Amino acid sequence: MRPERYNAREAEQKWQKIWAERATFQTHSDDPRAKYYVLEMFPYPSGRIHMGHVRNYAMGDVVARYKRARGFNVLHPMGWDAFGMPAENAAMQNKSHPAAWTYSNIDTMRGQLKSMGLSLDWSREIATCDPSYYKHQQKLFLDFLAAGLVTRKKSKVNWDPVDHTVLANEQVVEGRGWRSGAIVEQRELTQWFFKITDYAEDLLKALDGLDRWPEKVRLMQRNWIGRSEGMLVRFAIDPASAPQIATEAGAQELEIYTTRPDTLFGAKFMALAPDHPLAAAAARHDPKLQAFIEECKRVGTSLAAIETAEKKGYDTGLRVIHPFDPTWRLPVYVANFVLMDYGTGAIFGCPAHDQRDLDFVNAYGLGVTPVVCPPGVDPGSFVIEKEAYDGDGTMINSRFLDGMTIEDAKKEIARRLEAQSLGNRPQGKRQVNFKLRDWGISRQRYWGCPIPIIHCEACGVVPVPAADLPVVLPEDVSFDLPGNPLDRHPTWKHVACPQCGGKARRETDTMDTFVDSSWYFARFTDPWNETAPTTPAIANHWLPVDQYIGGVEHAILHLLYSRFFTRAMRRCGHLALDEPFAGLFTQGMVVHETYRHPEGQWIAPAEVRVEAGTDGRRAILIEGGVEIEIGPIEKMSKSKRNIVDPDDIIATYGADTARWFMLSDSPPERDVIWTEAGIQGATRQTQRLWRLVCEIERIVGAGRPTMPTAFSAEAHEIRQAAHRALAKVEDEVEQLRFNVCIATIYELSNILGAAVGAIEKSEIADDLRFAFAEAGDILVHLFAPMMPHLAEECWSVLGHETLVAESAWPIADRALIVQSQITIPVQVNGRKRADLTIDRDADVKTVEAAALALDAVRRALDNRPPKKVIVVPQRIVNVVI
Ligand code: ANZ
Ligand code: ZN
Repeated sequence: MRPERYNAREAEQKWQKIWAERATFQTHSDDPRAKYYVLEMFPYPSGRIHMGHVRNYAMGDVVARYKRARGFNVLHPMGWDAFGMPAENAAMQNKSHPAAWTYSNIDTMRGQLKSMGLSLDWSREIATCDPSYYKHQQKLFLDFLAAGLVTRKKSKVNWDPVDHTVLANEQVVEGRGWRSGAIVEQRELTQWFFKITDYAEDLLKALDGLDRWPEKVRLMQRNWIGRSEGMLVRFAIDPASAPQIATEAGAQELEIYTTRPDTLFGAKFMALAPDHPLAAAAARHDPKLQAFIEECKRVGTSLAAIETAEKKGYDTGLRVIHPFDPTWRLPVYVANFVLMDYGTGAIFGCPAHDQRDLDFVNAYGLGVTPVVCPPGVDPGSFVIEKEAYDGDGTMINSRFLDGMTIEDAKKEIARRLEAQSLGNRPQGKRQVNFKLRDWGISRQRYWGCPIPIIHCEACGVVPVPAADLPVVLPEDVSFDLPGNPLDRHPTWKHVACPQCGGKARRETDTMDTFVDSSWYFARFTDPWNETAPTTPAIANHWLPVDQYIGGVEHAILHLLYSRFFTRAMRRCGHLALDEPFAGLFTQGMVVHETYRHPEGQWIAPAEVRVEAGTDGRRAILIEGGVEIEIGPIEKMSKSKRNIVDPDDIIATYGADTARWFMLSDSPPERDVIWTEAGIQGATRQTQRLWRLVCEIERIVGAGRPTMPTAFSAEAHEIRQAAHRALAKVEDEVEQLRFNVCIATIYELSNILGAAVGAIEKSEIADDLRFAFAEAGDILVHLFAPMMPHLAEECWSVLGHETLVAESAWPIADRALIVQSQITIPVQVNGRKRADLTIDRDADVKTVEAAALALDAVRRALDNRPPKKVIVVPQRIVNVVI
């Protein structure tokens, strides 16, 4: 007797062991089958996997297992994005070494992933913190440097004076360091940059070809790259306005960038970034301006800081002359909303058609003149008060532009400014600008990939010779002081110059961890190559990744950096393609109810019992029995404690059930709400499928029937249902609509369950046995990608000696499933001559005509009319001659 209940814990361990022993998921690059590369974003080894990982990896695994069954040579690797701050923070808190902390987390998480039964090729595992990985990254840095894709320049950074470190903009919270709470300073540091801006135009254009990427991600990248077409315009400074400043700064003119030169006659003021050189010159004569500038810098110059801050300015006293009217003077302000590193760091403000400018003039009383009138509005009565107008329209109040469209006005202004000169040069020039900035990769951190550079007093910047790679992180470091331990290390940085042999010191900055994740997908193609980052022929065979799956939080940086890296690696001969990810899917989050104690603290779901009361649901604290508040459903997070632990779930319900629930409950791009009721429902489904397969096995019995020539109606219906589900799942899984696949599987299992229940006789005809056997196989194949352990168990129950993971996907008979059609035999004088496939509800006349038109029948008739035609609708046709 088979056990009534399926024991997930036993079965899962058993099958995982068998897959590992048989190396079922190891992939070889020289396999002649067509390749398919499926990849999920690799995890940061923070300590334990969370339910978001379970969802992400369950999805990737469905694709991998499905494609494998379809005959592809599937590459499905896993690794660890293992450098980064948390390891250093842990080191500071627990006096442990970042490497020890990281590798022990990797061990834990590898075990957890293995318990999920993922079809991964573990032989390709990589950790970015391992010298065998970052050695090649250092080589890539050197190659990029030689190719002119790396520069070193001064740049402004957020400096935390307590932690002695640079902070990313995201780590500055209300002007303070996120860890130390210290007021962040702006510092100029010399840093290393990757020249991603060299590829700005190409990275933008190529987005059009990424048709298997979500449109929202492409849009986010487009906005981030931020291409705009505009003009550089130079305004003469009125020398009379502030003679001292003008002379001292050596400036006779102010250059601005604008995308709206058509609005020049609506200009009311000029504005400089607080760190514009002219602002600094003016501030030397005006302590109040100096104070204003410092205040602006404190708030921060990040985009977010600027957008939220109130628009503020300070009049420098300088005046400029309007390019089309020598008598028109415009005041020059320093303003907190102008950025130094965009355009020229200076603007002209046109309040009528730009909201920021409008807010600004309303605060400083500078007036508003509309110059674009919306269609159908009377120009005489068109006024602007609180809301700027940035729509289409006709030029007004603009002298020679009046009556033109915006586009024509832009052209006319460009033509005139290019023809007109200021100081022997055209006063204006057309210019394309990008928001995208070069990628600063220097981090004053220990736990990152060392930048392979040596600074020599005599030779300057000297690359570490390739033969000396890797530059390995020293192990004996201490974290008891703030700042970069590499810098403090007594010996590590002191080296001889590779060029002159003189005294030199190593670069002590390490690379941004985004560098590590910008090429790992290429390394997976041949992680065994010890001499080069990739083996180009192999990388070109596997890449691009056919299906990449991960969180939308990486829509910009990680995905853009990887696209840049692929281009740069191509330039240096490491591979031969531009786009690393042909298909991208961004999955939704795992969310859960929150629970809060009346005293305010958050309570974990495991400590709560939720009851269905008469007036809705109530949450009770298990220990103590107090009723607590049920809060909103939110992303699982440590701070809200609304977390369920994958280990607990897998121990209680099994990996298959957890995977099934994750995939079943909502479309994969949406958030999934984790509920106790949901996982229990999935458990019942698991058991139902198990019992159904056991029943099917009892019906089929030993010895599989061969395919009969004819099927009874019951058998036909079973076959149809199975093939219909098969075809449907094929179509849906290609679209990653896993929830629809699961609904389809339920539907099939319901039909099969009913068919099993309808069987009464102990003698079962062969055609029905065949139909059940076939449908049982199909059913198991259909859920195998989602519940692989249960599928193996069922597969062996059905009498197979193979593994379902190693078996070919069944072939859907799509002709069989066209329900509106039916195939009936056609006899001539009682002997079958042909099959006729025809609409199920065709009338007798139509069936007769179609039968007589069949080749076999016409040959038999040989131009004579039949004596009689007998049609039994939906059964048979007999032609008597
Ligand atoms: C005058 C004007 C009139 C503008 C108008 C807009 C509307 P995008 O499209 O993002 O490139 N700008 C230029 N440099 C700036 C800087 N460093 N900091 C802040 N703002 C700056 O935006 C270009 C527009 O943003 C430019 O066009 C300029 O304002 C402003 F009705 O010039 B405009
Ligand atoms: Zn030297």
